[in-house]
Amino acid sequence: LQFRFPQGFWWGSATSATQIEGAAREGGKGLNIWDYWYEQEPHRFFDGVGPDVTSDFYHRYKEDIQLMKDLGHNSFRFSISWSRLIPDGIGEANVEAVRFYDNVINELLVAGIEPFVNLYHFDMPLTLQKMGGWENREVVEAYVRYATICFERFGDRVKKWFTHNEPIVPVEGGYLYDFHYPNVVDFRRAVQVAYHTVVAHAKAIAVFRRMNIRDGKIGIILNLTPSYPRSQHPADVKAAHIADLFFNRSFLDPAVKGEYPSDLIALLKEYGYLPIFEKGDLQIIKENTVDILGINYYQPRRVKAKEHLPNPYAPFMPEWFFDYYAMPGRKMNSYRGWEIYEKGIYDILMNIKEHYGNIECFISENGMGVEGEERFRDDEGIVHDDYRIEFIREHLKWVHRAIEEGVNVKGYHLWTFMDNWSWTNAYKNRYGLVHVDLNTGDRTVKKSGYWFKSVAQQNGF
Ligand code: BGP
Repeated sequence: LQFRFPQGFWWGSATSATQIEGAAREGGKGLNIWDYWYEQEPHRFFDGVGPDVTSDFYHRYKEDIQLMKDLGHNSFRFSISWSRLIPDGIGEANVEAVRFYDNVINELLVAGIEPFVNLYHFDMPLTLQKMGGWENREVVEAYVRYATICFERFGDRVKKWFTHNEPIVPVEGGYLYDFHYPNVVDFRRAVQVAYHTVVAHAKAIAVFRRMNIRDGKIGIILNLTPSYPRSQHPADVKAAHIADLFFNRSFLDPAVKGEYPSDLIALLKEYGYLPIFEKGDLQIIKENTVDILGINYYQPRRVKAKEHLPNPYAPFMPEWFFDYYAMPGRKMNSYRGWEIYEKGIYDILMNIKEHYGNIECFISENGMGVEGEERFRDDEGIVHDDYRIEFIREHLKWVHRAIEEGVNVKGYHLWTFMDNWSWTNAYKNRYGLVHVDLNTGDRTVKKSGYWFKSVAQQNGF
């Protein structure tokens, strides 16, 4: 083996409840914002496909977990659907949901697959969104109660917990750029949402610590998109720095260091956008930092200094401080329209080592979405996704190098196990190691699935 990984390295994949479970109106589940938005505006969803059925994991979890085992997984991340567990967001736990997640967890453990459980993956219960979602402080308390119920019910078997997946995304999607419900554009509300998400996260960790879950660790999963300046000109460097503050450090610093970057606070203050906060919040954030950090990486952010002053009458946006640019000659995933820059994964990891105390971390998502992947299927239905194998391999080489240079990185989870439903893109971009036939629900392992299995089993390649 040319690239050997440390013993006990976590090999697996990641997913989320709304994207795989289906059964959106079964088993006593309440509606969440995705069920609702689809009902209201189905035209927003690619091919008119909503979250009601998706990959039907709710009914097929047994065969799926068996397949994970066959493909060499020793760990798997999924999320609990808040609106399945607590249909109205605040009331009693739904027994059918408890049974379902119990079954999934037990099935994983029997298969020798460690469950990594995430509490919140973009799926606000509708009743709570109607109260203002993350803008409302009461929702913070409802989340803490939900987290407590999860720790109580499943903490005897689940030892790896995560408070949120990519918490910046609902801020961007729901409050700045119109791709999640409630699709408003309002920087002030965006800041409040981001801030309350952090408070909820820290309070959930406080509960977790008090419960003293044996061998339990708790963390957060962040999409740390490195910001690269166009040049070393100070104006470009500053632009990249501000983008980094808004999109990465707004969550990374409070989660790992227990405090917000002072220059982010200064900037928000200068423009009059500090969130409403309560006395004691900052202390709670300070005292409740994470044990472990999950890192999602897909593509870099390339920025340059603004060429024109922002229109002072236009709504305040992060883009007041930088412009995007497309680096000439960059490598693209032409099937998804995203840049591929493998070294980015190494840069993130080195940054965590150098500036964040080399905290225990793992790659919690990385993967390649491909539009129109059906065309790469052979007569037996196997997708020949050599591009995905190359994508994973090239990223893993950089992860390996980071390990050699002392980064405390414990695993690699691919996005994702089987093709799943993605937010408004539905099944447009396929990411799985396993192909899902949308008519029959049949699962067929792709070429990358067999390759991933050999990597996991040999602990390297
Ligand atoms: C991440 C999310 C996932 C997943 C993935 C792929 O941001 O955590 O939920 O969807 O991106 O992105 P997309 O499906 O939009 O191509």
